[in-house]
Amino acid sequence: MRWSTIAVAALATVAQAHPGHHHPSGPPKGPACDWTDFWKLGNQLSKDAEIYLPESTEWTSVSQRWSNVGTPTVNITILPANENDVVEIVKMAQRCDIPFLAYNGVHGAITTLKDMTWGIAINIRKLSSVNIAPNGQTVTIGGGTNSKVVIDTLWAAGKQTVTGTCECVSYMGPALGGGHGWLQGHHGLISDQWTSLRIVLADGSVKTVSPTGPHSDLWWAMRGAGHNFGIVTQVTAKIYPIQHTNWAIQTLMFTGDKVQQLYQTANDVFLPTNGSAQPVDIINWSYWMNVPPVDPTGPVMEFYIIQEGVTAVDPAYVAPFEALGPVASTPNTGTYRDVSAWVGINMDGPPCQKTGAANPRFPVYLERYNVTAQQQVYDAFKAITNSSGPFANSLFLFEGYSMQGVHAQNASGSAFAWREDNLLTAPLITYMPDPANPVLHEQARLAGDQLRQILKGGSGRSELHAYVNYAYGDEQVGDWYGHDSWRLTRLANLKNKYDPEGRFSFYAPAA
Ligand SMILES: Cc1cc2nc3c(=O)[nH]c(=O)nc-3n(C[C@H](O)[C@H](O)[C@H](O)COP(=O)(O)OP(=O)(O)OC[C@H]3O[C@@H](n4cnc5c(N)ncnc54)[C@H](O)[C@@H]3O)c2cc1C
Ligand SMILES: *[C@@H]1O[C@H](CO)[C@@H](O)[C@H](O)[C@H]1NC(C)=O
Ligand SMILES: *[C@@H]1O[C@H](CO)[C@@H](O)[C@H](O)[C@H]1NC(C)=O
Ligand SMILES: *[C@@H]1O[C@H](CO)[C@@H](O)[C@H](O)[C@H]1NC(C)=O
Ligand SMILES: *[C@@H]1O[C@H](CO)[C@@H](O)[C@H](O)[C@H]1NC(C)=O
Ligand SMILES: *[C@@H]1O[C@H](CO)[C@@H](O)[C@H](O)[C@H]1NC(C)=O
Ligand SMILES: CC(=O)N[C@H]1CO[C@H](CO)[C@@H](O)[C@@H]1O
Repeated sequence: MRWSTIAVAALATVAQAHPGHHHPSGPPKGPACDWTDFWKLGNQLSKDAEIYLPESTEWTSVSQRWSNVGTPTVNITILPANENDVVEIVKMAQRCDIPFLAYNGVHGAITTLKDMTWGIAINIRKLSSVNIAPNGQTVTIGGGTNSKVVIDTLWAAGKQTVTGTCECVSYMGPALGGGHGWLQGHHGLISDQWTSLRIVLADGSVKTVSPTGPHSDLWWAMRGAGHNFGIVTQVTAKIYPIQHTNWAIQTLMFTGDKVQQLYQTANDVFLPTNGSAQPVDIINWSYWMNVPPVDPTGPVMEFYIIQEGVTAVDPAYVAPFEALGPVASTPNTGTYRDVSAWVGINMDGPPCQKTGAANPRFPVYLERYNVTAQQQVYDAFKAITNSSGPFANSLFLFEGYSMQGVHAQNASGSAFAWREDNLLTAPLITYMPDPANPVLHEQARLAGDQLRQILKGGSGRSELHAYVNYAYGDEQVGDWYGHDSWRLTRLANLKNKYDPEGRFSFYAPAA
């Protein structure tokens, strides 16, 4: 166990001044604790565990987050180095009634996190491991492993599995909410690959959870509402031989006057009206953003067509879009490991940098594009992101993954409720928080919500379908986990059974 030098001195002062039994939202439940409890904890942790306080020079690197609106407040950051360390930390926090939260890739941006007003950050990035089973059928992944580490380790062994697309996000974070990735068209969501997992519950007990066995009820909930029940220390997931090494992309850039033609064509090419699904080897995304040198009058639309198993995207897909007159149409070719960089979400890409910006998203799932609504939302996005306002660097995301593997799974078999939706859309309202201008957060919320309401209106649905991992935080529970009453009842019952005191209720609480 390593105490940072400054922590030794600082801990005594901080912990003495604020004994751990101050719970803001209720009476203390455990015996009184003071800083000596942290010393005792320190002695129980393994030699590679680390503890930091805000005074530590390392504090920023162990506690800084990607998005800076609705962030949790923590007073101490502990890095467990193995599963038993997690157990000891959770038991101590439980006994002393101190709030705690798992910090992983720190890209979680939901504003419910602000309900954590003090406590312990359990930064699990040392629980990083990727072990392929001798039979080559499964991999066991540590709860704090980064997504790119999983991709690269499997790749070196000629294997792959479904992971998130962004290189700087953890493997686990996306998966707990279902988990979208490039390979989902073949195999389903990230969490659809799991065969079992290990979890530390609020009472510090460790459980193995799988489709059969004593905790099979929790298995259903972990795959879609998994932030709610404990700290996952490892999962075992199915892996596959690499099917296609080579991938290609065509990036077409359009000016805003083409919005209706573009999305009419997208519907026609990728989702014909007879209901056939988008081809399994194709992924199409688009981003809207301001690129003043290309068009100073409004956001441009960058349209990506990604195809696997080819060195160039099939002209049959590209030609209808080129016929619309893009300002640029650029091919690129490489391997599976290049795809994230092509869409700007690799380690060097803008979303992987921690700049201090607030990055709330306002997601809405759709079945297909409504061309009228696309025009309306473009006009609104253009107004909101004008260059004289604070939101000029915002991005609108339209993610069209292939869906066959997701549809192939039992729709009621997990807590992920949105298998029938084809498109994941969300404005990402990026801005620099300004302490002198606190209304900025509210302006951003109103702007983001206005945009998603337009898309929801165009869908003809009265209910919002929101991906929990993109959620802003002001949605209803059913907007995250499904509106069917059986889903909400089932989740509430499991929450009551496995986390009755609501210790794991800072990220999109299910009850
Ligand atoms: C640039 C970018 C790209 C993204 N790409 C994708 C994508 O391709 N597919 C996709 O599905 N989503 C994607 N997302 C959304 C992503 O799923 C969420 O942002 C997710 O919360 C990030 O996880 P994290 O570990 O980085 O964040 P964190 O903030 O560290 O974790 C989020 C929450 O998850 C919980 N948690 C994390 N690890 C554990 C654990 N081991 N056990 C228990 N609870 C845990 C905690 O409650 C924590 O507050 C992306 C987000 C960004 C910003
Ligand atoms: C936790 O940190 C916050 C912010 O720095 C501070 O306001 C609060 O007093 C601290 N609480 C405890 C119990 O140390
Ligand atoms: C309907 O879908 C099939 C694929 O399932 C496709 O081959 C066919 O061309 C489509 N027909 C129309 C009219 O879009
Ligand atoms: C520019 O954007 C800001 C923030 O969204 C908004 O308040 C303002 O009305 C916009 N101005 C114009 C001319 O659209
Ligand atoms: C789908 O999942 C539900 C809920 O777990 C289960 O009751 C049902 O039997 C499953 N159906 C199939 C076809 O596997
Ligand atoms: C498309 O969106 C518009 C605007 O919200 C709406 O009036 C129309 O009914 C929608 N069309 C369909 C087919 O849902
Ligand atoms: C831009 C875009 O996302 N186009 C298509 C992507 O795939 C979905 C799902 O098949 C289609 O509905 C979109 O039109």
